[in-house]
Amino acid sequence: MVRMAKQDDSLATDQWGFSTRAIHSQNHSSHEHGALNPPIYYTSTYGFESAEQCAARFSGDEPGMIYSRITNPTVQLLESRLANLENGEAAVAFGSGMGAISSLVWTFLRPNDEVIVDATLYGCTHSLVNHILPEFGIKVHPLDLTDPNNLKIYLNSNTKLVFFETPANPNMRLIDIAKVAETVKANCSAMVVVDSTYCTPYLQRPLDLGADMVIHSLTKYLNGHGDVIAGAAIGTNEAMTLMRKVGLKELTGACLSPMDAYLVLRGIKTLPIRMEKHCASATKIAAFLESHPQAASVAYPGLTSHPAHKLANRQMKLPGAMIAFEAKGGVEHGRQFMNRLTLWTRAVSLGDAESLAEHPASMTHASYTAEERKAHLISEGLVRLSVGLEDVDDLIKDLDQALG
Ligand code: 3LM
Repeated sequence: MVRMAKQDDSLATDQWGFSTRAIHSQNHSSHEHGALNPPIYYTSTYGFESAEQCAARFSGDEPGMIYSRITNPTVQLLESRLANLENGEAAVAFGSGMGAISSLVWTFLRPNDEVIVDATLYGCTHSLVNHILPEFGIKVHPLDLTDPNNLKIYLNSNTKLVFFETPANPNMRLIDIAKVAETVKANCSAMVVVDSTYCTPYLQRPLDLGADMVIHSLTKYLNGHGDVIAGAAIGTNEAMTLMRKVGLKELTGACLSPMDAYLVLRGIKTLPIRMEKHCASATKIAAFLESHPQAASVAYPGLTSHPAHKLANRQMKLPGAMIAFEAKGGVEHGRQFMNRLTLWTRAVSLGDAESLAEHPASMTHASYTAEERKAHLISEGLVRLSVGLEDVDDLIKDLDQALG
């Protein structure tokens, strides 16, 4: 007999551990033929039984599918699994991480609103919030949120959004989610939104720490295989309804394809074991780099030398698998190092099985001007490593020969 783990099983999904939920949570009992994997619903539209049903679906009186820009059963399974893993009420999937972030800002911000962001953001997020939002009459304050007290100067009744990444891309600064959320809530009703892409819910769950919404680029660890571009937002039912009905449906249209939703669901099944291996290898590599005579500095939350090492222990299950380091000899030596790598791939993105190396100042963070990079704490010589799933000794050998 085929036994499918279902939401309505006597063992409630909230009693399951993370790995079990990553594989089984919200499985539909309706999978035909007992198929182990969910069907990929390749359809743009859905037929209705009557004109009355059409009207009821559109008015929201009857739940169900209307059109795949808004909902699709395969995408919906991914959304409910993500909500389950992040301990959120609901989730919305998007065609990219930037689709999620742009849907967030266009859904919730209007002229004269104020936004507080951390000084360090992924390059395209930086462009959107620091360059584009001000053109729409939105006031943006980039602050150093590693000290949540900095918030108090700017929080006021116009502040609608406080947004940050932790760890921050690319310099690995860590922000205390609980402290930021507590400070914001004590002063105004702004939403606290955390881009937790570097961590995934396996390492860090911002909603449990008081944040209102979590953003992910699913392109990275959650999918984990470097073959999909996807994003998601997770939060309350109310906020996710607005993200779907305003942000996704009417503003960005950044919907996720059912095939890509299927691939991310497949990736998530192995997320816990992948993250364990990513983090174990990164811990070894960070220690190797820190002791290397050619490395000038290494930023990795698992190192006791990281200024927020204690916060990392509190806030993250493991220190992640992203490392920022600078070679002695600055930009020029960093360039030579990158060119000498043979096993590591010179590429943007992160969280893949393949180990990747990139130079933020000329690649992911080239949308900052040189002055902005300085002001936003991104050093010109920084090299960013995304530690993959290869044998760690092979990765270390390649780093060693490339450092020279
Ligand atoms: C990168 N980052 O190499 P997508 N939030 C964070 C991210 O790191 C990213 C996004 C959102 C990289 C992509 S750069 C040309 C390649 C913390 C993406 C946006 O839209 O799914 O790429 O996510 O750092």
